[in-house]
Parts: sequence; C-alpha cells; structure tokens
Amino acid sequence: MNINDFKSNDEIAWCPGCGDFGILNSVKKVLVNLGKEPKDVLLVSGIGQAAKLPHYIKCNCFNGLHGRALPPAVAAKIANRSLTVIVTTGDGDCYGEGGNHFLHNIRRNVDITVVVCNNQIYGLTKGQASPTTDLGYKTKVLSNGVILEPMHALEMAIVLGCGFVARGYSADSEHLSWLIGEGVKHKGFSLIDVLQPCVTYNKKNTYEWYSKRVYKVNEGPSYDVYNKMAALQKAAEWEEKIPIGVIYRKESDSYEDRSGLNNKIPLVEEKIEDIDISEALKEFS
Ligand SMILES: Cc1ncc(C[n+]2csc(CCOP(=O)(O)OP(=O)(O)O)c2C)c(N)n1
Ligand code: SF4
Repeated sequence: MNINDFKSNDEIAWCPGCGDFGILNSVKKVLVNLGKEPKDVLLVSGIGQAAKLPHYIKCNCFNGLHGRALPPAVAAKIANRSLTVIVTTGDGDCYGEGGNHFLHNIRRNVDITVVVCNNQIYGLTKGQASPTTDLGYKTKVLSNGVILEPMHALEMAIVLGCGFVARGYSADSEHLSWLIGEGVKHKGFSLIDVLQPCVTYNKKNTYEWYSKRVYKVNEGPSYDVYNKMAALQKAAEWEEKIPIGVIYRKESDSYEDRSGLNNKIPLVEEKIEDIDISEALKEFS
C-alpha cells in the first residue's frame, strides 16, 4: 500500500493553508506505515471542518451527528475488533457538544484512537468561540473577548486515567504521524490533540504563534511519561511554551479485556444463517 491507495475522489473543501491538510497527510502516512489496507480501517467523525477528514481518505467511513462521533466508533470497534478505528473530530465536536462522550469513553477505554483537530474555534459555523478558545480572544459575536476558562482536555484525560495522551502540531506532519501511529498501537482509548491553525477565523493561534512556542517532549531519562504528576504539569504548559509529543502513558486493561469480549467471537463473525427472525418481523408487518 502507498499513500495513493488511500486517495479518495472527494474534492477537498478546506481553505488553502488550513492546518487540517497536515493532519490528513499524517493520517494517510500512518495507515501506510502500519501496513493497513482501506478495508482494515474505519474513520469516524461528527460534524465540522475536521469532521470532513474521513471523506478525503479511501476507507470505511461513518459521519455522524455533531458531537456524536465516539458512540458509533466504540460500537463499531466492539462489534469488529479487527478494525482499526480512528476518530477525527474538532475541539467543538469532541470537547463541546461531545464532551460527555469524551469523558465517559476515556473511562470505558475501548481500543480506539481519537485525533482532535484543535483549531480553538468553531470553523465550519464561521468563527464562534469553542471550548478551547483562549481567554480574552475576541470573536465576531464576543466582541469583548471570551470570558470562559478554556477546557484543559489533556489534563482532564490524564486525570481520568487515559492510557495515551499526546499533543501534535499539524505543521510537523512527520512527528504527528509518529504520534498517531503510537496511539493506534496503544491498546485502549488514545487521545492525540493536534494544534491546528484555522487561517480564516483564528487570528491569534497562527502558524507563526505556534511555531515560536512548540517544543518536543522527549521520552527518556529527562521526561518520564508514566509519571502522572509530571504529565499534568507538562500538559498545563501554554502561552509561553507548548509541549508536543507523548505527554502521558499508562498501561491498563481495555474494555475488551475487562468485559471478557476478547475471549468471545466478535459480533461480525457470529453466524446468522440459523437465526430465525420471522417472529420478530411480525411486529412490523
Ligand atoms: C447538535 C448540533 N449543534 C450545533 C451544530 C452546528 N455546528 C456544526 S459544526 C459546529 C462547530 C464545529 O466546530 P469544531 O468541532 O471545532 O470543528 P471545526 O469546524 O472547527 O473543524 C457547530 C456548532 C450542529 N450541526 N448540530
Ligand atoms: S475555516 Fe478554518 S478550519 Fe475551516 S477550512 Fe478554513 S482554515 Fe480550516
């Protein structure tokens, strides 16, 4: 497989320069590097600019309601455990409308990878504040500036016991594809929050702004990714400098282990030939 095997025929409807392009390339690279074929992969999203990403990759795709990407993603993974399930979602889609699913699916710990294209704004609906918009940022409808504390999604994920918490930058596609690959290999819920400039509506968190601040966290003697308190401190860094890389790792059993599903035949492989549904169908006749 090479990158062209994952090329879809859909015309890309993002603004030139949008950070989503870097994320799209990174996801394709990961699939090639991991030796996946389009039939092995399910990309799931909700609604938004980021949620269009699955349209631009040739593989299985489920495009759900705004904020509702995670429930179908975990359901599909539970029904067909051989699928590689990756969610591509926005900060509004995942942390706002889908906030409750985010919290409880971290606790549920099904083996899926969640890539949040975090442009700190609602892109598709033309620039309203999102849960990650910086305090004080002025939008068209909030001319005095945002007064709500931003949602600290990485810190929340660490506190909830997420086993793989990372931050990437869409302009560093090589590094980002490595991060997403590590997330896919992690057994359980993995979160990769991606700094994604929205060149049209976010005039603060630009390529220039990020590029001056991002630095790579290197796993190894200088940084212990298994240390929860150190990870919380690292995840909280913002404004002056912004760490990218794997921020936190924790080994724990996944939902599939704990529920005993791993010892059972997946739903998609259950034989259906001998099941008689005629009685059930009478209800609808
Ligand atoms: C239930 C519901 N609420 C609101 C909307 C309108 N809506 C669509 S996308 C969106 C925000 C998208 O922002 P984000 O998820 O950050 O993605 P982006 O477009 O920035 O990539 C909103 C509010 C909707 N479609 N459905
Ligand atoms: S509005 Fe922003 S997020 Fe949407 S395509 Fe344009 S640059 Fe990207």
